[in-house]
Amino acid sequence: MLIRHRRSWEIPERDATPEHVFLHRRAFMAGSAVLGAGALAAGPARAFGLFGGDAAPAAPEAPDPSASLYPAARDPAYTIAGPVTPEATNVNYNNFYEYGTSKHVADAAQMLRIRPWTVKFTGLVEKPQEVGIDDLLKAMTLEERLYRHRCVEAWAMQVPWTGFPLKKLVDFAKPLGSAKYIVMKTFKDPKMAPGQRSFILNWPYVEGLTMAEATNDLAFMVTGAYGKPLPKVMGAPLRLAVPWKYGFKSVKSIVEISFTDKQPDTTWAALAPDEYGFWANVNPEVPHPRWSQASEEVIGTGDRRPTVIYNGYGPQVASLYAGMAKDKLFM
Ligand SMILES: Nc1nc2c(c(=O)[nH]1)N[C@H]1C(S)=C(S)[C@@H](COP(=O)(O)O)O[C@H]1N2
Ligand SMILES: [Mo]
Repeated sequence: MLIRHRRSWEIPERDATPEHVFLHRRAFMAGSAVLGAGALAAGPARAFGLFGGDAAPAAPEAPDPSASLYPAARDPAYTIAGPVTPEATNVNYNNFYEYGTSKHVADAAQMLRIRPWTVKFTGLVEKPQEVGIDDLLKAMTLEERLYRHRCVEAWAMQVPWTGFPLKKLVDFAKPLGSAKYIVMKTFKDPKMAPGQRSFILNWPYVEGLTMAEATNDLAFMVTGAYGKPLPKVMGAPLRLAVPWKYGFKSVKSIVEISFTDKQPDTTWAALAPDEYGFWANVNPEVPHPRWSQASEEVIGTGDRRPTVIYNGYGPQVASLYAGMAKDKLFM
């Protein structure tokens, strides 16, 4: 059957939110009773109702022990055309399914406990190790970079991330020469992530890159944004930013980094292989099966601009994919 690809601006928002489509199907099947009109109208706080409803009020937290590391000096080599997305806009439009599939999960994400926080290094490494996030931060030099950020749902932002090159973390981990891929995992703890009480995704969230991608200068480990420690809703205390790829590659709240010689089963690619691939490089000419990728909405401005191949980072990354024209590089 022939499917007409409508232009993305003709598509109602609900059709252009792939992650939502899966959740809503599952949530309705699992327990449509809790999705009464009242619960929906009550807004994000009530979203917990979807997942079981026993969200305890968060205990007061000590100030973030890494706060004095911010703001870090901006690296002028990584800049953008056009204004940065305002912080208030950014934290009100996120994807963090551990806290529900709404875009408004900043309040819900306050349940995330980010200290103590340990990152494990496993798999094909010289020696497995575990490091506390504050020791890791001490071992790294932080810098700020302005990056474009493009979700597969055809929206975009421009974000001042703080962090360090993923390459530095790879050096720290000391992978064996046999390692071909790096794999990063989010925490799994349904007590502090109500979304994980439902099978929205196959928890924990997992993403991966080839070693060549991971050691490209652009691949960035993010620990802060807007000159401060990373807001929880953006994936504190450690998340990835690979700005030439769709946002789902940029895994949040990482607790484990491993190295393997086989392409890993990553969360979205395993759930819906016809819609989301391992490579997920941005390309305006390759539509998602359900919508166009030709243009993108700039969140907060209402502007729609043309999508750019590799999200504008082709000069830095196109060579990574030389000779791979047969692979599904752009989904
Ligand atoms: N653990 C985890 N990581 C995640 C997600 C998620 O739901 N859980 N969503 C992904 C998607 S689809 C996008 S677009 C980005 C969103 O990052 P932002 O909220 O900082 O814009 O995070 C990615 N990383
Ligand atoms: Mo996304």
